Amino acid sequence: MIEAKGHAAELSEAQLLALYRAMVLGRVLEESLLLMHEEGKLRGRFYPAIGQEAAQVGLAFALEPGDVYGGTHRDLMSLLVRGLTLEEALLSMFGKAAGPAEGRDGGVCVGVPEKGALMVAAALPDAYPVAVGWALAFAQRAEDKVAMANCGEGATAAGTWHEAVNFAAVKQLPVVFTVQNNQFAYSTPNEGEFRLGNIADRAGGYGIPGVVVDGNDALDCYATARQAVERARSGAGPTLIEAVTFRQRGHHAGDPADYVDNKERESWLARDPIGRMEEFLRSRGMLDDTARADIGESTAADIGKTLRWAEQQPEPVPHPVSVFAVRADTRAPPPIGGGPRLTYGEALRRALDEEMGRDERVFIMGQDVRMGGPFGVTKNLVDTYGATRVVDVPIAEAAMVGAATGAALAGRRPIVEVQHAEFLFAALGQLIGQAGRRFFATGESVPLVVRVPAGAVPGSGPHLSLSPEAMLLPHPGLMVVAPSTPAAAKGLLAAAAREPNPVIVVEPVSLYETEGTVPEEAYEMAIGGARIARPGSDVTVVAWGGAVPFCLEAAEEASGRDVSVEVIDLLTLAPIDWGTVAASVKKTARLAVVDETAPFAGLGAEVVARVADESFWDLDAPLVRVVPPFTPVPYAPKLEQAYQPRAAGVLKAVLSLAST
Ligand SMILES: Cc1ncc(C[n+]2csc(CCOP(=O)(O)OP(=O)(O)O)c2C)c(N)n1
Repeated sequence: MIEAKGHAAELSEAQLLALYRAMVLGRVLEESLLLMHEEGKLRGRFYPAIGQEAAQVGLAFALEPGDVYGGTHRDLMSLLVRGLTLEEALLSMFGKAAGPAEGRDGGVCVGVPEKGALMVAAALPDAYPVAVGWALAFAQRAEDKVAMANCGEGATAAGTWHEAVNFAAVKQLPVVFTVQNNQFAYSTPNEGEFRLGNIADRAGGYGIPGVVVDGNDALDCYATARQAVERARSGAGPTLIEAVTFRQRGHHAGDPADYVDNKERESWLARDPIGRMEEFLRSRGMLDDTARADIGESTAADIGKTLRWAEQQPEPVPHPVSVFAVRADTRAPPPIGGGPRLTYGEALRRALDEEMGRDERVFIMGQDVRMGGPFGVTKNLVDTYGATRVVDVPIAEAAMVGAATGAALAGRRPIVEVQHAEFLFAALGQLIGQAGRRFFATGESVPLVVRVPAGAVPGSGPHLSLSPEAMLLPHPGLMVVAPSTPAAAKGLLAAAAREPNPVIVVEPVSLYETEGTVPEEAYEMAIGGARIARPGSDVTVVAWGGAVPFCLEAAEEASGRDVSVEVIDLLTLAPIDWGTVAASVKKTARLAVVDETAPFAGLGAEVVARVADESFWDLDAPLVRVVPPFTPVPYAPKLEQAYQPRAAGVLKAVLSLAST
């Protein structure tokens, strides 16, 4: 017989019955959804947790209002415990207009942030890094709140899982990591997923406690989670809980799960979590046959009624939507020139200093940022703002960007430094799937800045040469700026720090030591505006970032040969100021795009396509791209120099266009 141990022994009769009701609700709801799926009335994938009710309900039951829960594709029951209503869950399932995401997102990918239930996304382990970021925000604000992050045992093999757990352990954050080991990751059994005896053993690798609980015993799950929550709340750091349980149905609705051995299934069915909870309640005199039947019937009636209601709710009507939150405050126009001469790197540093001085929510996070980062941009800031706001983190780009997303959602204003664009790939899942899609999916604003040194680091050859534009620009919801001067570096980084959206600041390494005048006062430059870096009338050259200086050089050369070149410096790459490009092409009727980052399928190609689409009749000459060869950047100085088009390449293109 089950005994209520530890914290579970403190639960009142009302709480115990609430726990039981939540389990029954979960089971009846999911059985109904499976039936609807069979009848073809439910589109999209649905991942039943039938058999996991004790873990689904017991673990989440340990949280308090104000705590957050980051769940996974199978966690509908836990979300209901956190406060998602049956109505919201079903409107989401049917993708209805009145649903939490108004049909833009739906199915099991649902979150109700104001109730502390984070958005569920596809890439495993879903919300782990984001929940870690909430915990970081709780710790920075010295709030006694806790984040819980849950996933299946299969997801614990993912790199992001390890990054997130290590990050939280190193920082001793108030997180409880839970893993529901339901024996299978889709069709793969435990022995194909990990080699340890238990998932909880992984905790030892991170220096945090790991506990195995009977995942079919709701009270064991609750008691252990409650203890871990209290431990986290007291500042003692994370715990990993493995709830060992069994998924009684397929991986998703429609999966017959015939990869499960019948004997194994039967042995688990004999330990059904609802039956065990009933046994406990009966032994305490809290449940009899009549009460059990009443609860079952009233739950089924509620679900039936709500399902019928939800099915009949209006469908969303297609309409244009923005992927960006609108900034509420107004932006002062930037000052006109003047100021001391500063390097590009120092201008960035001043923007960081000013923004941190202005707004205590702003904090910097990255590898070695206390020391100044590899290019010295964050130098000495720790002396002024302390280690809580200049946060060194382990080498874990996915966890860092995911955690920054979580912290941003929690009301902080993170500015993350990735040491080079080469390392941004590791974080793309978080940047695109967690930060970029968030406003579209849930309407939540993500005020996140990611600073990325980009392009060839001299002498590094193929290995530190990437620019991130082509990997970032196709994804809606991300803003991208590429300042080309020290003044733009300060103004655009300041604007990024005040933006309610994720902004990636692309900082060409070739520009860090370049100098220019930078206004002394704090100011912003508008995100979304291009500038005419040099006016001209014969040929338009479109460039950005590190290409701008050599385009200006080429324009100067060309003017000596009676060719007047207009150089458009895009400054913002997402969203692009197409109006300025089109107006220039209308004037010059000739366009060369200089893309030193991607000779194939890059922004240069996009500019050409757009101008061909929209300004075709303004053109008097073919569209030209000036690009490097389609190889990585070579190492030897002579090869490296020959690789980039530089001023000579641009000049050649411009003169050829002018003579067309
Ligand atoms: C990074 C990633 N790879 C693959 C998938 C596809 N996928 C979705 S669920 C799943 C199995 C997950 O198993 P587990 O983590 O044990 O959770 P469970 O489904 O058993 O609850 C897989 C492979 C994914 N969502 N994310």
